[in-house]
Formats: sequence, structure tokens, C-alpha cells
Amino acid sequence: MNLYRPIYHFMPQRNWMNDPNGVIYYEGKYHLFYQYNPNDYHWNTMHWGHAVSEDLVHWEHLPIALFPSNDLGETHCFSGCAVISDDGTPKIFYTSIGENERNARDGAQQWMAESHDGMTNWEKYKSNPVLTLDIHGDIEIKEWRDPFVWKEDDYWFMVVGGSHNKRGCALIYKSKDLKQWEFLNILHEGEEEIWECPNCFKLGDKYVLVYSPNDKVKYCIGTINSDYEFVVESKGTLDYSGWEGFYAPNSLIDNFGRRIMWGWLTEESRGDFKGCGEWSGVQSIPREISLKNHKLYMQPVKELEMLRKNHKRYENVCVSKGWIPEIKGRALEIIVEIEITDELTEFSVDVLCSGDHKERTSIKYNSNDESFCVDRNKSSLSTLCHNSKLTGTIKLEKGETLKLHIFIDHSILEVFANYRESISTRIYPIKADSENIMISVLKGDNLNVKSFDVWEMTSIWE
Ligand code: DQQ
Repeated sequence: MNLYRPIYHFMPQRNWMNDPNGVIYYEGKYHLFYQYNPNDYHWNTMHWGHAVSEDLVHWEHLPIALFPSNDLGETHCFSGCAVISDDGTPKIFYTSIGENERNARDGAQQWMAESHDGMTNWEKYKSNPVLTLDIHGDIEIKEWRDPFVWKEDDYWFMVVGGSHNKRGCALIYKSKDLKQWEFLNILHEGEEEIWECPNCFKLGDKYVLVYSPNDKVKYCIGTINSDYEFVVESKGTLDYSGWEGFYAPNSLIDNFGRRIMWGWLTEESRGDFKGCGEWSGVQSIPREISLKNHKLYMQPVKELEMLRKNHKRYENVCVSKGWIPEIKGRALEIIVEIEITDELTEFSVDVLCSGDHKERTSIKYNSNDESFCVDRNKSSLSTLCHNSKLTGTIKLEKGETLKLHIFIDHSILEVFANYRESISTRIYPIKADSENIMISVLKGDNLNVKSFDVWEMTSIWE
């Protein structure tokens, strides 16, 4: 078996995949489309791949949903969304890239496709494009892409990412019938040069705007005023990996009212490392998004529990230097809860650790600066892959324990800290025995592991 190919994260059988697209819950099933190059395992000729699941865990591959219409001069079908129109027809909105002047930077268009057989086959709308850059009048927008559409009262709304005066932005539009659109405003903008894949949705009485600014994915929480401007009440980083892991997320709301999100786990960290085979790109595990104390909370969906086997639990383990629990593997789920005392300042949970400790990936917490990080300095003995440290902040309330929920799947590491911060990244250890776990005190006195649960994970393709 390949040491790097994940077994319980979604990916196509071969070739290149990037952004999750058009995720939607339809007639009792979850549909996941994705940016796909069927010809190679490098980015090119963007199609929309398609898969379906009844349980959010096991996926069935379906035929490619969108092909570039070369006869119409289309070269790529970039990212977008899927909605069910008022008459019950599934529709995809996506960014169409043509040749020469219809390029991604200056000439993208928003196109529509629809399905009349319950989402297997898709036909492009005869009157495409649905939106062109002219809709903005004198306002010059570059890098215009990745429509996200939702319905509110009697109107459909769309946000699209772009760049205005070299500032990344999300633009907002409205429509009665999904065909005629009106430009409303620049909903929000920031310092970064581009914003890709905006998602805008309501959680309770607040709006959340998530965007990918060519770096770590960010979010704002607030309201939208009558001029269609986003009034920010709080903001944060959704995941601290950026191009080293989680990028261009997309989300759906299911029949149970859950807002569920996937992100593309990039393969950027591979660098020049060649041990993986002819595939590239994985989707993160689905995370349920909620809002608490002006922050986004992210919880792995409970359906994933069906993959657990061979559970081991430890309680109240006092660690003075290092502790190695009796379980190892490259496909594991771990939940560890650690008491944070004044005496303990820094510790690490090492995973994918070789017997001689030469290879290890360290998830560290430091109470002095309230940082948590994934230190990949020793993740692989190969010097070809990326080894940077990815650092986030986790502010704990007085007396609050640190709860790390960790998913390891061969070349994937996803870490949730108290379900309100996350780091999702890629690692490529080369030693065959790099599959141990070890908890170590780095600075300070004893550490109390309140509880430690670990499971081996089953493949979703069995
Ligand atoms: N990927 C797509 C674009 C999007 C970018 C192209 C984000 O639509 O902006 O494959 O990763």
C-alpha cells in the first residue's frame, strides 16, 4: 500500500483534484463536485468531477459533470456552486474561462448549467454567459470568479470573488429568476490582492463570509446593511495552513439544518518529493460549522464515528517526560484532553513518529504565548518536501482544558483545538515505522492527560 495515499478522505481514483465545488444536499444525498483534471495529476483543463454519498463518509464516483466547451472557446470550468431553482431544477453556477482575452484575470464570465436527470448529466444553458464583467459598469474588477448562490425571501443572491484596485473583494448580486442579475455592491474587501471562493451564509441571525485570500482561509461574522455592505462584528482565521493544507472551502446546508464544509487539502507541501503516485489533492473531512461567542466552531461530522475500530482509552495519565500510548498507525483518530496548569508551559503530541524519533510531526501548545502549532521540521527525512511550522493561537478560558481532536490519514494531519481553531496540513514521512504517538513535556513540570482516546480508522472504499 502507498504510504501517502489517504484511506478515509475523499479523493478521485487518479489525477488532479482541487477546490470542492457545488456541494449540495439533494433528495437525501450529499453531492460533492470538485475541480478536476482528468488528463493528468497536475492542474490543467479544469472539469467538474462528481461524487455522491448517503452518509457523508462513503462516496460513489459519478461521471464528470462539466467539461470545458471547447467549441465555444471555453478552456476551463472554474469553481462555483449548485442550487435547486424554484421549479425544482438543479443548476450549477461556475466561472467560465475562455482563450486569450477571456482569461482568468481580465475576462472571466459566470455561466450556468442544469440537470434534468437528477444531477448525473449537465447541460450548459443556451444563453450563457449569465453574468459578464459589464454588470459592474465603471467599476473595474479583475480575477472575477467562484460564484456562490443562496436564496433569501423572494430573491436569489450571489457572491463572487475578485480584485478591485488591487484589493481582494467579494461582490454581491441579486436576481428573481437566476437568469437576470443585478449588481448590488462590493460586499466586503481586504488588504490581500485577491479573494477566491467566497461563501456567504447565515448562522442564526448573523451572516458569515468565508474567503480564500491566496493564503490562510479567513472569515468575518456580522450583518449586511441596506447598501449591501458587510458590517463586521468579529473575524478570524478558519484554518492556519493556507497553501500548506486547507484552501478554497465550500459549504452546504443539509436537511438537518447543519452547515457542513469541506476544504481542499493541497499537495503544495510535497514540494519536489515524488513518492506519492499519479494523484494530487484530497478533500478535508466534512466539518460542521456553528457560531458561539463571536467565533466559528468546527466539529468533525458525527457520521465519521462509523469508521472507528480498536478503541483504546486512557484516563489521568501523569506524564513527567514522555509517554507512548500502545497504539500506532497511519490512519488514526485521536481525542486528547490535557489540563493546563501554571506549572506546565509547553508540551507536544507527536504523531507519525519513527521508532528512533528521527521522524515525527509535533503538535505543540505553549501557554506563554497561547500558541498551538504543527511543527513539521522533522516530519520527513526527505529534504524535498516542505517542513515549515504552521502556527495558530488558542485562547483558553481560566480552567479550560485543551482538547485536541486529531485525524491522521497517511499524508494528512487535521487538528482541531477546542473545536474553534484548526490546522490541516500534509506530511510525507519516509520511514516505514513512522506511525507512533508520543506525548512529551517540553517546558514545565508534569502534565496530566485527563483522557486520551484513540481509534484506528477504516477505509471508506472497502
Ligand atoms: N481554483 C479554481 C478557481 C479558484 C481557485 C481554479 C482556488 O476558480 O479561484 O481551479 O483554488
